[in-house]
Amino acid sequence: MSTQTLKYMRHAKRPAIQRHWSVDEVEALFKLPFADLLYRAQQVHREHFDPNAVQLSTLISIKTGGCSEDCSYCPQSSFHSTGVEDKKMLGVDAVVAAARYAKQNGADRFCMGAAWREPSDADLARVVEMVKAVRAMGLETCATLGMLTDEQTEQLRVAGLDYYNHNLDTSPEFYGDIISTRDYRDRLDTLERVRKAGMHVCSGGIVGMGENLTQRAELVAQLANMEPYPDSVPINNLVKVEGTPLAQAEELDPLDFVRTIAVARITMPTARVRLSAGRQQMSDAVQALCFLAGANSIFYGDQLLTTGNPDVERDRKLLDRLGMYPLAGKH
Ligand code: SAM
Ligand code: DTB
Ligand code: SF4
Repeated sequence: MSTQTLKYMRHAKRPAIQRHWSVDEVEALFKLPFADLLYRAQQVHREHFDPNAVQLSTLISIKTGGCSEDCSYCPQSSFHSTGVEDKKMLGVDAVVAAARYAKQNGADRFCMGAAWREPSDADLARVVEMVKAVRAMGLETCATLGMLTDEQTEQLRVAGLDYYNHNLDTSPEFYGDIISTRDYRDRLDTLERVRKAGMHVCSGGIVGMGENLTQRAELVAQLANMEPYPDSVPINNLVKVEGTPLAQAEELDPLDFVRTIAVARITMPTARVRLSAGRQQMSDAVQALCFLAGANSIFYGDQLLTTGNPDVERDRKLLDRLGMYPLAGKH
């Protein structure tokens, strides 16, 4: 392997092992025989984590629909007719009640999502109240609200927000085919703000949008080469929603999804790699392969933002069958 510049970076819980990855190197990982790829991913995973513990994040949509961005995959964009209505922002009490329920079910992190290009200052003031209240319940907090200014980032930090989610979504090259209302640089700038403010970065992407293998490798290289790479890396399988431009996208080979998880694990050894959207459409066997490939986090709860997720009962059974346990119960 080239560029053996292994160095230890600061990390909240453990040192992140960081090196530079060229796109060719990442693509070569994708092309390994499946068994070799999974073996490497498992080695890396077991070096840094208990392979049987899974981190559980519950999502809530605090502001649904009517978004001014044109993301081709998203049911909440006002550019697409998907039947998702433009709703008012939830109140703090409703969010606190949902967080309490998530905690009772065993979640350790609560992620508040909003269909915004960026929050207004008035919106942000309410999010700040939500963050404070959820954190006071002993849950880790995460928010995904779109682009942030320096001042807004600081307000979230002061409120005690633990993670900010902002996905790169795809490779820089393919990005323009998917979104036209903001550019890649905007995304990187927001992530940089969040990181500088001292919050944990949660950033990943979507596969199965028609990107080619090199573009998929480029997405992973972009994430892995951030200094430091994100603490949390959601890997979403496109949920094809009727009315979005990607509704008829070609189905991704499930083994290629598993490969993406494995490559993320190898290139970002100490990150939480989250098996994210798309689980409802995935067999238990493919999900089990994702855990073998190094996924150690899921979205947990019956809903993602506007689409479904496996219900809590199905997930409990799956984790049980695999001898896996929620992180919250272990630490
Ligand atoms: N509006 C904010 C933003 O875009 O950053 C936050 C919410 S947005 C819905 C969060 C992420 O959800 C997107 O970046 C994308 O990765 C993911 N997402 C949205 N629609 C999806 C879909 N149909 N399938 C898979 N992931 C999706
Ligand atoms: C992420 O990477 N995936 C989540 C969360 N971060 C906000 C969202 C998935 C949304 C799937 C489509 C929907 O339910 O609207
Ligand atoms: Fe809006 Fe986020 Fe959906 Fe894009 S992904 S349309 S920014 S809610």
